[in-house]
Amino acid sequence: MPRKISSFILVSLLFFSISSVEATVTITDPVGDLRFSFGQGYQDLTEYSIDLQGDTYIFELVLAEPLPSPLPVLPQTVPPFIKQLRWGVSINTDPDLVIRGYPFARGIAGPMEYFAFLRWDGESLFAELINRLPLLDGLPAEITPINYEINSSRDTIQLMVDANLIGNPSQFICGAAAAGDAGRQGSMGNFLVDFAHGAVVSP
Ligand SMILES: [Ca+2]
Ligand SMILES: [Ca+2]
Repeated sequence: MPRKISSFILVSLLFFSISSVEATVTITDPVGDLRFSFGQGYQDLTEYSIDLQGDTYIFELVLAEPLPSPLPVLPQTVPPFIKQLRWGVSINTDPDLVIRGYPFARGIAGPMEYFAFLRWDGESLFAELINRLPLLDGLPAEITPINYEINSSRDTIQLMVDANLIGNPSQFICGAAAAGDAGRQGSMGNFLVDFAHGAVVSP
């Protein structure tokens, strides 16, 4: 009897480990489709993908050119106004819900409940998850540091997001973008330099 129980547990573990890594979605995006002439190759998305490994979503962004090393001095001299660079994904877990505010300027609405960004503010490079749901109650958006990785050739960014942080959705719509900001995040002056079309993710 103990042997049978062990076999059952083993089969169950195998089943669950297989079913938990099935959500891989890849979206390609053209090279050279930047929306602003001042955009750089490292702001040109060529592909992004979403993969669920265990309880962690891995959002991977592939760029047409490597991230410079060191990263650009900001504000950039050409154009003279970019004070922050961002690469990341939007996550829309509730199609019926539209939220106003951060990281958009006050009063500006968007359908996404979460954003995951890699940000370069001219001094530090860091990644964060923005939970916009508290805005519905008049509270500030909740910002949580997340892990990120940049590959050795510096043309691929990975953002790691615990599924719990986005409410373990059964389905969501994801989009990817590279942007520059003329002011602080949450103010006007957001330049969406490139974006890739959305993907439906059903983990
Ligand atoms: Ca592109
Ligand atoms: Ca929504």
